Amino acid sequence: MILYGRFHSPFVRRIAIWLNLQGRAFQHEPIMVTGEDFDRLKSINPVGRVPALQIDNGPLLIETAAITDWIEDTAPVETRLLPPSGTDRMEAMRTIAYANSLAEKAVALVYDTIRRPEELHWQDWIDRLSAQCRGALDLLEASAPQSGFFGGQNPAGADAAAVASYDFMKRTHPKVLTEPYPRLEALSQRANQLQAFARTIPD
Ligand SMILES: N[C@@H](CCC(=O)N[C@@H](CS)C(=O)NCC(=O)O)C(=O)O
Repeated sequence: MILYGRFHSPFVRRIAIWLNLQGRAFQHEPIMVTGEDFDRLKSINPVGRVPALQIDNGPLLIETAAITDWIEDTAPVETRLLPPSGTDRMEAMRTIAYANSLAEKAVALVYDTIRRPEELHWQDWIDRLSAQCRGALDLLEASAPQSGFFGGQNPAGADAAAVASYDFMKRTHPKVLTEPYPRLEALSQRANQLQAFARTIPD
């Protein structure tokens, strides 16, 4: 299978970590969403977005939720990274939703501050996005484990999502992190010592 998109994207990185944690090999195609790569990206995914996952002898999957759903569904039960049902699954999905919200708003903040020409910056919207990022960070911090991982002794899907989103936020918008997030920071440090995470840290 081929994973399209750079690890700079918190969505792409989440997929890569997920596959690594499951010990599944994949080819990585670090295509950009802008510049000269955009036309090529559209020829792969007409929507022009990443992540996209080309399944061997199968279709191209787009959208992180659909991709992780397929990854889980096709993994042997013992390597799955989501609890099968019940409260544990609900909590894992809730954490992933917090992390996803953070990723969406942090990426939007990149477009509104870094990509958009300065004369078109709209401060009210930038403030709103920043507040939404902090809201998602607060939710993630409050639910993060004090030790170990969301998955317990071993990292799970929720850890892939939380660490990819938190690291992206820290790297792209350090000034928006006006408060410390000690649990998330410690979780990120623990996780990034593991090969499954470390191999996906963007340059
Ligand atoms: N809802 C999508 C969001 C993915 C996303 O925002 N990807 C960004 C890169 S981090 C992208 O493709 N941006 C280009 C665009 O949206 O036009 C998902 O969950 O996969």
